[in-house]
Amino acid sequence: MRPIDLRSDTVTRPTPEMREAMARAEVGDDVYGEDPTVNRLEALAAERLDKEAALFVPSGTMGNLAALLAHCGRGDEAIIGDRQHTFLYEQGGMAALGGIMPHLLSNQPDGTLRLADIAAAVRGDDAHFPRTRLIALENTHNACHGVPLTPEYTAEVGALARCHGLRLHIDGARIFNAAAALNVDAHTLVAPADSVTFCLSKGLCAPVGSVLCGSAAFIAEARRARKVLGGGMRQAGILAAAGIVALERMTDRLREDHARAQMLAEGLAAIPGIEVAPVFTNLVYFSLTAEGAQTAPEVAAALAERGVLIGPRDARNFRAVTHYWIDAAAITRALAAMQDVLVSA
Ligand code: TLP
Repeated sequence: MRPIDLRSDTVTRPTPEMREAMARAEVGDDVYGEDPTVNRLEALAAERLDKEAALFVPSGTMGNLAALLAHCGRGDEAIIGDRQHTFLYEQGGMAALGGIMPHLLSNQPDGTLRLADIAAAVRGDDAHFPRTRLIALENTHNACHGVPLTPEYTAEVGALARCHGLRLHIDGARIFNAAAALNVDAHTLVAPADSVTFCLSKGLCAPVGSVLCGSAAFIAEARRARKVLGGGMRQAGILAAAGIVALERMTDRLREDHARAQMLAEGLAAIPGIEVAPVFTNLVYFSLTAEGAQTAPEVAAALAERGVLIGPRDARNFRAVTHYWIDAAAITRALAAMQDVLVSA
């Protein structure tokens, strides 16, 4: 039997409808702008997020980096939270490849950056200072338990950015999860932003790809950045075809993943020795209480033997992620395995 894989929503395999669309996809050379399926995906993405233009990229990491390279020059500064994916898990690409300096602020538990902290971080016009160019947010906020940022908060940051002549980028890898959780259209969540990256390859189930959206001039610049990063893909319509199905068919069902995450959280909370953090979307963060003898990697190994994959984050903490391929029966089996490992062992 296939394992119940709760390590991430990145493990999602394409749906049968996606495979069919991929097999039938019309293709051309996308570096020449001639792949009709990529062009269709980009137009659809721009329309869904109410931006002028869009760019298909191989990954969220590249989408964020291409955005930062398009917004900032070498030596410029980007204001970013200390728990954001771009700071923690993208190898410092902004600094390594872009010469962009991160100006780190503390992410609050609700995933926000305090407005006063942002305002205080903006540099004045002085030859001693780097130039502040950009504010970067993340929605949903992965490391802050998958919490969605509200349109009201984002509007406030957007206003602050405009007031200081700064750009606003949103890492919206899971923006459609945020939209589902808040019951709003995704475009209202990104309206104040100059650019947004979202992932097709996570909860939306496409095998590969993300889309970066923004103004036509910004996307032209980001297209250059994608090329120098090695992300100019040729007959990429094969992949974009799955992305179109992802956007047309998979966004409205994300609420089901959120309901399964709640179900998992409630079941875990009832098992002695487990503490569960609040759940907002499809990410369930939980920890082993201090009394237990087993470490998180030991528990994860015992679960894997029982056909359940969950990522330990350190000695005590885990993250479990629900997605299209996790149904209620899978949650029930995962909970039974956890009970077996922690209580019956
Ligand atoms: N996140 C992955 C891992 O890299 C941690 C995961 O399993 O959650 N932004 C956010 C908020 C993300 O969560 C991720 C991936 C990315 C960007 C990067 O996307 P990819 O993996 O397509 O480069």
